[in-house]
Amino acid sequence: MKNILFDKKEFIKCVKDNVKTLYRKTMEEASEQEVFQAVSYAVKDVIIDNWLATQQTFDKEDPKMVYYMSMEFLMGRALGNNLINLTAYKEVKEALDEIGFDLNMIEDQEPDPALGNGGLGRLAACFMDSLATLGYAAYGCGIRYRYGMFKQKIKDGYQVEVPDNWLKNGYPFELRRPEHSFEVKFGGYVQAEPAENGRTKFVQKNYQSVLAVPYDMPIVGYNNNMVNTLMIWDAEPMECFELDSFDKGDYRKAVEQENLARNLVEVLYPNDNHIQGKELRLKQQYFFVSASVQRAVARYKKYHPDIHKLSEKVTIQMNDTHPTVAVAELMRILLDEEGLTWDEAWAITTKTCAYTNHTIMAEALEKWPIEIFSRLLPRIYQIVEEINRRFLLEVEEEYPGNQYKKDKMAIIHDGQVKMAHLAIVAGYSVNGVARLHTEILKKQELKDFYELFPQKFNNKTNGITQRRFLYHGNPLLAEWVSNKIGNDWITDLSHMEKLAVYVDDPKAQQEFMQIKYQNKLRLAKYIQEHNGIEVDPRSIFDVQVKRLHEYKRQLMNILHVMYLYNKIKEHPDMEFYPRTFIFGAKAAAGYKNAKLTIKLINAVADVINHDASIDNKLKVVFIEDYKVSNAEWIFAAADVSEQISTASKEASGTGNMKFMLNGAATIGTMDGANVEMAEEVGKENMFIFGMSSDEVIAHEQNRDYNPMDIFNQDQEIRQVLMQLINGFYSGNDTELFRDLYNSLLNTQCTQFADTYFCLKDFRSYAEAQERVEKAYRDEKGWAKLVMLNVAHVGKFSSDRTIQEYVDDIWHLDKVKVTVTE
Ligand code: 26V
Repeated sequence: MKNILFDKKEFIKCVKDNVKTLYRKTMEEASEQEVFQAVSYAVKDVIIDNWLATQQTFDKEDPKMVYYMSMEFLMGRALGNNLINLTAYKEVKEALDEIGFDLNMIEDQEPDPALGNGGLGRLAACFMDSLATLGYAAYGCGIRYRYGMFKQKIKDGYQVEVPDNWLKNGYPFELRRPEHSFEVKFGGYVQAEPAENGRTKFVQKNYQSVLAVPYDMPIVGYNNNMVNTLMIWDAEPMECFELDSFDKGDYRKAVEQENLARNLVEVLYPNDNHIQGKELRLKQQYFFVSASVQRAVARYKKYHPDIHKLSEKVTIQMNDTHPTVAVAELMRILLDEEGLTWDEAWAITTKTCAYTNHTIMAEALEKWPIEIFSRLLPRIYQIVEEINRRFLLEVEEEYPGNQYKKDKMAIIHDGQVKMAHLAIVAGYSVNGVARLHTEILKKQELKDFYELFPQKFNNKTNGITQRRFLYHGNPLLAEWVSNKIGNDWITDLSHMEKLAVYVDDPKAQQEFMQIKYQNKLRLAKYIQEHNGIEVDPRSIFDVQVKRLHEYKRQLMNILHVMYLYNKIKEHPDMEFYPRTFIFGAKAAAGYKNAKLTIKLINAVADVINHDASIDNKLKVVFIEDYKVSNAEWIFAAADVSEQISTASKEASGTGNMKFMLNGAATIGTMDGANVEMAEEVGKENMFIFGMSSDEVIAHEQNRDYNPMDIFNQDQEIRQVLMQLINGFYSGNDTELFRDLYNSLLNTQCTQFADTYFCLKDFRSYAEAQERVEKAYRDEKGWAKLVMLNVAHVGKFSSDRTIQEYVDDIWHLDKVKVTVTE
């Protein structure tokens, strides 16, 4: 089959044909959305051939595969990325130009598939890209939510959540695969029955079930013909005849089953800070996990007779604890359907499942009330109970008579099922996502487990895909890099090192900063169009974009902006390099302080942006609806990257790496992957400030921090804090921001005041910001600094991360796909 993407004429013909058959229109009549659909179907045509070839190669070569199970895949738009990875972006752009269509405009028609909240979901998406590019067989397993991450509107400075109906025009890159559907059962009770072999069989009775129907999305590898699959599951009601067989005429149950199917995949939980113990969420988890494990086992059995050797061909990676029911589901299948003994089933499961931890925030550690868990998943609960019983015997053996240990480590304790404990006990690998994070897990949060199973623990520092976040998002810089050092960086980011020879070259410096300026113009235009705010592209673009969380300290950032504003007002003649503070963040809908922080940022923006007396020295912009597609532009335009979490709280961070890749300088704490960035580029090429994680942890343990001392001693900080409650930014409403004020100072409101040490780190932060300004004034020095950052970003490619997962955990075989004409 000929590759139409490389033949402009044929490609255009294909697009025109698609417009005709899909819409009965000519190109002139078609809407932009319709052209997007037509172009996407033309691209999909090409992908399908590679997809088939990949499947055939899998069948022939029988490689070991990873099933990456994740509640979230924050994919972002597919069209541009697919064209990049098919190495056809330029050709298609030119072809469309010839018939008067702008590829950027067409790309802009695609909804962002936003089936994720933030870091964890985006990491899964980067991993899928790297797996395909490196030639490893992988299935992503997730949920096809009807509504993804909400769209954010800002009204009167407040966040308003708008449903994200991403499927409303149909999504051209998905493929429904009803032939791979599976039944998933909920509720009812378990009946023990004698089995033929003399053992006992456990049968679930009087359950409700739904049909899990997979939609496959292609994951295109870069320039290697490989196309992996992201399978996301939709829920459909079981056919009614199923009901008839044992519940004849039970109308109520039929309706209930239909509702179950409808509700299950309706919406992504837009929370990533704390668990609410919502039953529907557990249903979602079991739903996609059960379907995925069933499909994995079915595929394995199709080619292999011996289920005992499952782990030689299949490995399951659990992205956080959300899919941890996978271990019990696999046990259930092996015990109840394959008829294995407990020991046989356990031996297989504990060689097949592995777990990644993404947070140490206690609020986000999943625990399920036994009542919900056992009612919803009666057989799974029995199995978890047995895993727990046997595990506690093991603990008893290791620590005889130590009840305290048993209580602490139990999987089921205090009326709750602890998913992290289950994942660690049943998994063969437990990894953190940056070195510091993994060390904290070993030394503090998971210390007991580390002592019992040291061999399971390992670190896999996160990474990002340079193909989306440089090649696609920043075409000007990508081309410049390729001109300087060739194309190899696209699949091996360590080649960026070669840029080091240019960091002192005045011409290269100038080119580099000129590209940054062009990207700032592009973002300034976006801000003008979307926010109606004019920003000066010559000002320093200082950016913090990420989910809104107290630990990420957007509040400290905006307090510092307030502090700067006071200074400028007081000393109008002081030296000050113009700055544009750019924020983008979604807050979980029920997270009060987070939402109030958004309001504060907008209120401060309102006052500052309208104060003519400060001569445009300061601007504050809140970018509405931060998402993968506008993120690509934001990273490209940033001068300064704010990575200012309270040390020890940010497991890794991945935005930090995207900024670094795009030539922004980091102002940050020694937290998460910042530590490793500093190691790569040198602390002197970042703006590091604040307490270390050890200091933070010591204060938490000693409970010896009192922000009131700072309030009393530091007049400038006091002034800023008083402006939260004297109506300065709230049209004289002294109550509007009182909760934020209280969170910083009032011990009665939270466990202890200023939980995230905003005031403690404030002076150090302000001083680091002064260093940023001083450095930026030195044009050559700045160019060198940011170029050095790009030159040392190599480690932070998700290609490196995935290779480490393969080498240390998964042990996959490399696959080479050839497409025959
Ligand atoms: C937790 C919860 C808790 C229950 C409610 C729903 C929900 C949804 C998601 C999460 C996970 C949040 C954890 C997360 O996103 N962690 C981030 O993972 C990134 C990738 O490893 C890492 O770079 C960030 O530092 C970490 O915060």
